Amino acid sequence: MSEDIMLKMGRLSRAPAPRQALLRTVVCPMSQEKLDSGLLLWFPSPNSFTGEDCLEMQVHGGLAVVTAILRSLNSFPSTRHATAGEFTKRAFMNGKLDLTEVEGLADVIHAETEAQRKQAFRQMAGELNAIYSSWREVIVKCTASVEAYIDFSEEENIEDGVIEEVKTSLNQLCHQLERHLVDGRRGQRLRDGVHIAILGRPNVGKSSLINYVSRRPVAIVSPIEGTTRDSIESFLDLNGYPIVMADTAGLRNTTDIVESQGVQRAVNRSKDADLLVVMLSVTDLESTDDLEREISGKVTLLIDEYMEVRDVSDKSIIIVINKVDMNPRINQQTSFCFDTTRGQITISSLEKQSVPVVFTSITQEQGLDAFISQLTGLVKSLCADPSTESPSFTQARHRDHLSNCLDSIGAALNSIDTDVVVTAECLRLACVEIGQISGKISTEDILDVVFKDFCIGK
Ligand SMILES: Nc1nc2c(ncn2[C@@H]2O[C@H](COP(=O)(O)OP(=O)(O)OP(=O)(O)O)[C@@H](O)[C@H]2O)c(=O)[nH]1
Ligand SMILES: [Mg+2]
Repeated sequence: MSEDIMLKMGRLSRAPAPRQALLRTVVCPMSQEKLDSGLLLWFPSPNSFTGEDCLEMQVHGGLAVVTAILRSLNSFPSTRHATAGEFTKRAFMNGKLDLTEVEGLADVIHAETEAQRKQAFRQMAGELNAIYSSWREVIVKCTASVEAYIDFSEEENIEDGVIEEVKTSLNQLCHQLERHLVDGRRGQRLRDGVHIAILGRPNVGKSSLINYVSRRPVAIVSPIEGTTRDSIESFLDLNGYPIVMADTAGLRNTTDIVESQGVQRAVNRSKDADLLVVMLSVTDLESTDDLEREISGKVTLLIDEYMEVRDVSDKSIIIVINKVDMNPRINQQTSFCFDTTRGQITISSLEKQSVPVVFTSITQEQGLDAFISQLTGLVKSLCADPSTESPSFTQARHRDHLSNCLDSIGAALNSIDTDVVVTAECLRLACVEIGQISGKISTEDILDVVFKDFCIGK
């Protein structure tokens, strides 16, 4: 069909050389009226994005030109507008892309930061697919061995040690899957943004901080305690890494209904965050003799008062002591780290962490470079490094299939010494799960989820 369109609208007697730009006058096939002058690119099957015959017309983008060309295209009986993502869906159906590459392509289109673009590009280029395909092959091989063992073991013409080999392969695969699952949260964070919550008592400068980092006044700043009531989000590019920073209501006990809802929202937001910026003001520090102990005590108290230990157990924390301009003695301080292994911060779940402390004056623009550099370090450590690390999964969909696959392999290993028929069934399930990630095994539901974010024309 596209060849016919090309010949008629480009007034050609035969198809031009594939994949070479050809300057032609584009005409209406009915009236022969000249519509525009533009480039025709002919991609005969299978060497096109979709794998089907494809014609690309590069014409002037004005509304009248495009409308005239679309009207002419409509005069061919079997043409219609593509639906959103239809080109990519056809590419997938024709085996040009697997689902992880499709998702990578969507992420490349939507990438907002440099690190996101790198990660998406690697996924689009098939790196994740390569890993899952190799794992799937291991499962398929093990399934075949187990089935052969079931069919032939009684005749004893099967090699010794088959089951031992299967066990070794499956144990290795479990180990790889477990590691990949642990790392995977980092890939997801890079795709979706690291969630950061700023929390602290009223008036310490939380809104001032989000405004500084965002470089625009996203939140109202005022000397009145309890100015911020709602959580206010700002999506930002922090040195190439995506962050979603939330300013929150100051934590205090209050009888004001609206403010207490704000406090509850601040707590919820903090529970959901990957990273907490705990902010204090020097005006809240009573003595400067044992500053470290006082800061540690205040932070511990604040978190203990509003959250459970388990709420902070998986979070990174950075402490900001603001308004140092109001106490010249503290002003001399430079940043340091609490080593929680030495019990300087007594939140038991932070045992293995080092918590950086930075001193700032937002109004005087002091210490803010140190804050940004500490924050960037933590954000980077929470994300996958798309330049060096092996690719992480990027979607909850991947995680679900991977953990189901891991469960099935675990069940296969548990049954292998007692009932190999069960083992074979578990391995078949594991294979289905991992096959669903790449779309080797797909359902309309999965396809709908994957293609829903595409735009028309891709
Ligand atoms: N001296 C001094 N004042 C500051 C500094 N940072 C912020 N402020 C002032 O402190 C007051 C409170 O700042 P906000 O940013 O609104 O504080 P907040 O923590 O968001 O307060 P709530 O929304 O009430 O919880 C404002 O008047 C700011 O101008 C600083 O580094 N030094
Ligand atoms: Mg505020």
